[in-house]
Amino acid sequence: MHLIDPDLIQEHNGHQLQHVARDYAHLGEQLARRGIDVDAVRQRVAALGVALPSWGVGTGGTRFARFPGPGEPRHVFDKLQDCGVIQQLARATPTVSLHIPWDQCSDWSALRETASGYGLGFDAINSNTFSDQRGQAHSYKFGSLSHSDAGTREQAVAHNVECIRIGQRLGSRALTVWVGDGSNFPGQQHLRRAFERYLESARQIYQALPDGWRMFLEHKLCEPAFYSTVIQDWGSSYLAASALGPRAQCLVDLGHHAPSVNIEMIVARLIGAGKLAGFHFNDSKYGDDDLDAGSVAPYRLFLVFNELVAAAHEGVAGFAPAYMLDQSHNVTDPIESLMGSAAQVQRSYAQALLVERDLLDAAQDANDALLASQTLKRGFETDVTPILQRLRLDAGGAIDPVAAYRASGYRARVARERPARTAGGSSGIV
Ligand code: RM4
Ligand code: MN
Ligand code: MN
Repeated sequence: MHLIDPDLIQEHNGHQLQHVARDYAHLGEQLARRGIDVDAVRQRVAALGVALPSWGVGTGGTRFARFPGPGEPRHVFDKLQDCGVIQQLARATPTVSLHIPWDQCSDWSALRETASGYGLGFDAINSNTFSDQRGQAHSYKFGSLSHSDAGTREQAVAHNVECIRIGQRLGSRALTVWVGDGSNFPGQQHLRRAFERYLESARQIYQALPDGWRMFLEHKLCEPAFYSTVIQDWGSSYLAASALGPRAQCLVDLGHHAPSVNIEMIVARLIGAGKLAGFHFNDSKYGDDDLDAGSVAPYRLFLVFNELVAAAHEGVAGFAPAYMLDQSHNVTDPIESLMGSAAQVQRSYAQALLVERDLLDAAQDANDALLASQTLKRGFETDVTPILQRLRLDAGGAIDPVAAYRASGYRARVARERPARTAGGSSGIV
């Protein structure tokens, strides 16, 4: 089912076909000089899929306010439709990651069918025990899986099990658990006991995992708890995942670290330990800013992909990370931002694929720091745009997705169908 008229895409592409062909051929020539086959790189990038966050297609907000945009999705079906547009134009996002109970639905099979009509499947399903839902018996104000009260913990466990059941109906294969549990004051919480309680609850969720499922533990430095967070860093996440068992792994959200933390090194450690679940890609300057991937620090994203490509190149056993976006949009059209982020993820991957691994290994072994860093950077400094354009073109997408999207008038069209949301209030997005 086409959400954007294919003729419009074709017409839009028609203007640029020749340029893309020439640019691609030229890049192919340059890469051949380095012994790299441009078509092989393109095929590998084409095989990379990154999941869209269902919560990302609405306008987010800051802690202070939310400024809705026109045509915001009213419900999960609208969200899927917007995701379908992103996939149709940018061809990099074949799956969606749902967030329960933000995504409500009375007929999950119908949702699955609608998704497949847009060419979409479902990636990891996310639970939410960081905000209270209407009518729930116990409040998460002081935590969920690690709460001091057993009834609250039970409720949080039951919610996660329910998410697994929903995910099963959608074809998901993983549950992502991020909790806002922690404390705001020194002394508020017994730090060790809170972690023990978390583990005890997480164990019950782990036991409910169906065959073939994984449990992704997502750490976060702070927020909404500002003094201590129960799963604060990759160390706590790793301890928890190890205690739970082989199907529990650590998810790295790029925005969940202190500003100067070396994220690629964390990635390398987790790969080495067989505990890398996957990613929530986004970018940030100060904290969990949820900015578009690569918008602030594209080199950092490249360095993360360098670790991933190296692991695949070296055949690390069991290496199968899940790639997802997790971002929030305050000043852009979410569809445009998500298409941009997906392309940025592809770009970083392509650049990392260009790193000449043998030369890098040799320079590292010889302790030639300068040559090693130059070899690594050569990948990053290569403009791989023609590869990305070609693979979108080959897959029936748009050479320039944002331009095609703007020309399609999709946002204005849905703005007529979807009533405007009222501004104000805080976002609830953290
Ligand atoms: C959190 C975390 C989770 C996401 C929520 C919306 O900070 O990143 O992954 O589900 O935000
Ligand atoms: Mn996240
Ligand atoms: Mn976050």
